Formats: sequence, C-alpha cells, structure tokens
Amino acid sequence: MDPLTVTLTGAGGQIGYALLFRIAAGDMLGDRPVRLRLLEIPQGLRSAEGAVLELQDCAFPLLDDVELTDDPRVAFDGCQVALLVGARPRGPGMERADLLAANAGIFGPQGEALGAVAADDVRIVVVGNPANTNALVLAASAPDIPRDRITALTRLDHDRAVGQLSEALGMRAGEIDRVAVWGNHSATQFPDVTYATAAGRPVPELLAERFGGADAATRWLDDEFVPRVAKRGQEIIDVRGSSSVASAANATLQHVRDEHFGTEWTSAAVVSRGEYGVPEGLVCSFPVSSDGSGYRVIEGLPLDERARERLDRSVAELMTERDAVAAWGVV
Ligand code: NAX
Repeated sequence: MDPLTVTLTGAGGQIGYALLFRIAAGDMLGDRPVRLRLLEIPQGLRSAEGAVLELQDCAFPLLDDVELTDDPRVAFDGCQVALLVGARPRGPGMERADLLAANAGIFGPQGEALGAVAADDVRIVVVGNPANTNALVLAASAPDIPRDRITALTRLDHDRAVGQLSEALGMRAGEIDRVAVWGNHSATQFPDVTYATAAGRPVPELLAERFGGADAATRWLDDEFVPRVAKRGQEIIDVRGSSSVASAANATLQHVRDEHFGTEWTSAAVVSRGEYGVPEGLVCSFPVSSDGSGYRVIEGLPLDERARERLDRSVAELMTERDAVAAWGVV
C-alpha cells in the first residue's frame, strides 16, 4: 500500500505529542503506512525534534518517513491529511478580537500554502482555536480546495456528551448513538440528545425514567448536561491543572478515521451550504455522516423551539467572529 502523507502542525505542542505516536501506530488510518510532515514555528522546532527522535525509537512498522520543517510550503507539499493543531493561544490581557486576528495571521497563509502545494484529494481538520473561524479563514484563503474537504473539530464535544450520557444512564459509551453537537466549538455550542439512542432505546425516554419525568429530564439537560459539556475544557483545566490533551488527540484521530472509513453518525464542523438555515460559508457543527468520501450534514432532522433557539445563538456568535475577521479583509 502507498503511504498517505499526513501533515501535523503544532507538532512540538502537547496535543501534537499525544497525536504523533498514535498516528504512527495506526490508530488513525489502520494498516496504511504514513509519511509524516511536521510543521512548527522556529521556537517549537526543538520540542518537535525530540518527538521525532522518540518516534524513531518506537520503530513503528507503518511509519514510512518523517520530516520536520518551519516552512508551510514544505510541510504541505503533497499533503493528503492535514491536522492543523498549531495555533496562537490567548495570552494575558488578550481580547477575543486579538486572538481572532493573531490566528487569522496563521490560518490565512496556511490556507494559501495548502491551496498551492497539497494533493488534490487533501482533507483538512482544524483543531487550533478558535477552530471554526480559523477554518473559515483557511477556506477563504484556499478557494480552489473543495469546501467539503475543510472541517473543524467538534468531535471532542461530541465524545464528551456521549461520556456524560454514559455516566447518567449507567451504560457503556459504545451503546450510545446519534448524539448531535450544533454550532460553534465554544460555550454557546448545543449538545443535543433529541435523536440519541442507548442500546436502541430513545435517550429522552431513558432520561425521563432516570430523573422521574420528562420535565425533570429537560431540567437536567439544561442545567447540568449542556453547560457541563460546553464548559468541560475549563473543568479539565481546573482539575488537571492543564488543558485537555489525550482526549483532544483521541477526538482528532476519531474525526479523521470516521471521515476516511465512514460512519453513519457523528458531529463535525463543516462549511455550511445553508443546511438548517445556517448561513452559507460559516463553519458550523452539525450531525454528519461519511461514506468514506467526506463528511455530509445529516439533513431533515426536526428542530424543536429549544434546539432552534440554541443553534441560532451559537450561529450568531459565529457570524460575529466572521464579521470580525471580515473587517480585516481576510474573508
Ligand atoms: P500547545 O501550546 O501545547 O501547542 C501548540 C503548538 O503549536 C506549539 O508547539 C506552537 O509552537 C505551535 N504553533 C503555533 N503557531 C504555529 C504555526 N503558525 N505553525 C505551526 N505550529 C505552530 O497547545 P495544545 O495544547 O497542543 O493545543 C493546540 C490547540 O488546540 C490550541 O489552539 C487549543 O486551544 C486547541 N484545542 C482545540 C480543541 C477542539 O476541540 N477544537 C480541544 C483541545 C484544544 O484546546
């Protein structure tokens, strides 16, 4: 089998370190050999270099080749899977607008480089925050890359929602299907269990049994489940003293794996084609499926008033972010 060229940005960072070894072990692409291209900024090169030495020491049978560079054109040359993890974190006293601007300055040029030198079949997932709007900037900078090849990660939010349901219902995560995450990867996201099933039974019904009625179940969803999933990143920081790393890397692998091998249902942020009234071009999380050729929004799901209101609120935030980057002429 020919190796697949996988480019990882931010390879010297925490999530990069957690991702590299699992990619090389075959957790993302099965038994397909991989050629790794690692991109870092000059300050991050030394740390990534250390990871490359360790990769060598693992002697992974599927690892074809590794190259580390600080030049996007080299890193994205022939790239088939791009994992865009490297981003500018929010510094002390930095406003959200400054954060958006700093990251637009990363994802714009990376989009241009991908458009110029990546393989025709490239698939891109943006992990670095603010992920949805970074992906929007990237898409605008790479007009020749088909929109359905550009995604942003909300799989971690999806998996967090499954984890919370699993605990509440006392069932294994593997028994839970059809959870949906709508909107932005931020505190406004809407993790939705309306269509979810656990061991084949509707989750809303199981929650009503567990909490003593449909109203009590809705209260649990609104007051505990939704805020806990949406703010889980902060909870991890408070408890662990550091941000989510292994779970974020795991979600990234599952996102690519399911897109590549196919899935009937998961959540991902994709470029909207107007589905569910989300303005075209915004990068918004939806329930999606893949037949192996890329994620498609699962259409036709009924949205009740509660869901509609929450999705609209998150979309309004995405539009504010888009307007902020548009004001600097990047989209
Ligand atoms: P780290 O700060 O440990 O690593 C980031 C790495 O990116 C650093 O080594 C840095 O040198 C590098 N980098 C910065 N600019 C770069 C550029 N222009 N090109 C290449 N590399 C560059 O952060 P880490 O904990 O690994 O998190 C990475 C990103 O993931 C952050 O933006 C974080 O907010 C985001 N996350 C996104 C999640 C999601 O669900 N979408 C969840 C986890 C995570 O919070």
